[in-house]
Amino acid sequence: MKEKSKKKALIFGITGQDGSYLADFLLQKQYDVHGVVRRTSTPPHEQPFNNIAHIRAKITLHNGDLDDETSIRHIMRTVCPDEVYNLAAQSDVHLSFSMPTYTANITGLGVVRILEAIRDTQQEKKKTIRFYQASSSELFGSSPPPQNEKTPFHPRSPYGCAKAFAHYATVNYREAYGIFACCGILFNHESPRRGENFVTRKITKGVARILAGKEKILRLGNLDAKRDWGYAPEYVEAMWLMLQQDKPDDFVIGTGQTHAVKDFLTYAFQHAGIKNWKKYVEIDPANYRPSEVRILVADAKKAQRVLGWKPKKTCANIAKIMLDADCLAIGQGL
Ligand code: G4F
Repeated sequence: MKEKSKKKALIFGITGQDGSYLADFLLQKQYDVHGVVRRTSTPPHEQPFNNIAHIRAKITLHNGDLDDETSIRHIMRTVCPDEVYNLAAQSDVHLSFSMPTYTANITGLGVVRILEAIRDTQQEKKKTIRFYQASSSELFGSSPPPQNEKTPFHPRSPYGCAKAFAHYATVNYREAYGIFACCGILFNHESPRRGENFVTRKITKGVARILAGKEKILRLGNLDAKRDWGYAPEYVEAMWLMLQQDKPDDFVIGTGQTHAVKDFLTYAFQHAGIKNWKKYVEIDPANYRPSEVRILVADAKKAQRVLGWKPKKTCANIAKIMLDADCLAIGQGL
């Protein structure tokens, strides 16, 4: 009997936190995993790509850029995947205030470039390509919590505005051209692979450095902002589940629990055996944003009902996992 061929997935943003966890997950499911990496002055074979170093030999990387329609079309046609995941973006909310047009181009328009490439490749190869778009809880901005699929969007940053455009473009391509396209409206999700520009990782790395005597102070911004923090490896399964349904749809993914930045600080410092974190933290106004999202809390009942997806780790669990990983890395001289 002929062996069933492997499913092929193409991941934009494979070197990031979510892309790398998704690649791990899909490899376990026996997918043929392809990823898109951006050109830099260091050639791909010399780049460390830390998050995917452990699976580098098992995946295929392609040079491309969300800014470059030609490379996206070329990769789409060459790989001709069953599933495409767009986890690439200029994803730093604070930075989006100083780079609004770049953010709109990559985070917003980039998605239309992928959708157009999917449309053309589907037609040419007579094959259905399923598409996952990483929408964000930043879409909700100042809409009161808890936020679900029916909550109106009110973005509070150029990043949120670009994500709103990308979200509506994805829904429109589904309605206009029948593309199997899903948006996962993911609330904040963290892990040891989180970039150091995001507050949770900045905190755990900072605490690890303080413990190791390499730093005395951690400089932060608004400690009162509240976020619904989940565990990234659990969230990539939700992305995959969306693309395995009979019908494409959009889903909110989050824990339903919210914590202030100062709660995360408390968890991290407590795990380090330090009761009074105030001695080690300074407020630096440079970390404040021109407009802030005050509170996010997911109502993910639809995902639980339709996808059977449920979060497991708590915010305190996550702070502990991240701090342990940062302490270990510092012990190894990283
Ligand atoms: O960790 P953050 O930078 O994440 P933010 O802005 O919530 O966005 C993240 O989650 C979104 C999902 O909702 C993603 F779409 C997005 O791409 C990104 O992954 O900031 C969290 C909170 C903010 O309120 C910020 O003002 O922490 C506050 N904060 C306080 N001090 C700080 C700092 N944030 C950063 N990055 N650095 C600080 O020093």
